[in-house]
Amino acid sequence: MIVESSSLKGRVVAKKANYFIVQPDINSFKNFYHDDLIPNKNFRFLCTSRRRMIHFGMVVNVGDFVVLDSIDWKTNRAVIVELEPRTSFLSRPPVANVTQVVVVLSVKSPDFYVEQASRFLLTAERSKVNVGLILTKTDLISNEELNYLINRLSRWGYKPMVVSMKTGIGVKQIKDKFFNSNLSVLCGPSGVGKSSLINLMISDEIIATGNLSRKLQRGRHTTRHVQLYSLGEGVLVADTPGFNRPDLQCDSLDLQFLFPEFRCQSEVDNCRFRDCLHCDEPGCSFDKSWERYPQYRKLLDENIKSRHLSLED
Ligand SMILES: Nc1nc2c(ncn2[C@@H]2O[C@H](COP(=O)(O)OP(=O)(O)O)[C@@H](O)[C@H]2O)c(=O)[nH]1
Ligand SMILES: [Mg+2]
Ligand SMILES: [Zn+2]
Repeated sequence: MIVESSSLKGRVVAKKANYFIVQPDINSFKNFYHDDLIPNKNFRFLCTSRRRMIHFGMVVNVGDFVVLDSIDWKTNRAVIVELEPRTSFLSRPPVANVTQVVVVLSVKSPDFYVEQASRFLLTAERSKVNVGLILTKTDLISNEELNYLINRLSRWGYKPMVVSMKTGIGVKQIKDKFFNSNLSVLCGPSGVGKSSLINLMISDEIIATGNLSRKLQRGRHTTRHVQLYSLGEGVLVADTPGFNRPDLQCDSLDLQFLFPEFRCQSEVDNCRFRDCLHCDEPGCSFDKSWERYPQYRKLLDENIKSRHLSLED
């Protein structure tokens, strides 16, 4: 279909059953309105998607950039008629055009579990977009304990940002991190402070006039819907309830690339076999003296086993 340059474009910020909440793109809005008539920035459309798109298997997701038609200005309803190409796609939960995934882990309450931390980071790496790491509740441990953790994680290839909502330490840097990325997705176990972080960043002005809820529902009922919260012009953040069970099923050869420690070695990789999995193959040139290497081997075994099982089915 031909889309005219004067089409109204927007971004899906929430999806509920067959309905989509679309935040209009301010620039394309200008083609429809004189400057003094532009509705406030929290204006949203309630949309359905054109039946023909569904017929062609085009599934609209939160985060998608879309083109609207059949606009009813009285009721703020419209129909999504076109889906723009995606730059990235997160499958669990489904979010399109994500620009960074930020893993949030608390240093205490709930306790920091090394294996769990690693699994969350590896799962985030599957998105193939930038992966960040935030350590929360730093008011609950000593500086020595915190430094030990930071050093350990830096050997995994991460530079964690630290924050305490209680003392306010790190809040400014975290805000900068989110405001500098177009669409950040937060993930991590429940109770680590994800909702608190988002509430802190959403300015009152936006919420007071917006049709998004003022406070996020804290663990009362974990909805499976993803909602994007607007932090400012073109800057969005998503909380991901129900993303508590990291999923690491992938091709055995791809597994290594989820480890930053491995990625930096693979640039100078001289293994004899091109499909070397860096286990016990002759001529493997990889350094195996890093902390998560045994975990890599374990995940590799699990992967190979589950593949055999699915082949036998
Ligand atoms: N001591 C301390 N508690 C915090 C901090 N951040 C959040 N909390 C508390 O941790 C609990 C869980 O926070 P919440 O944002 O609901 O976590 P979520 O499940 O990841 O969304 C709440 O009672 C918060 O008040 C922090 O920096 N320090
Ligand atoms: Mg929460
Ligand atoms: Zn090798």
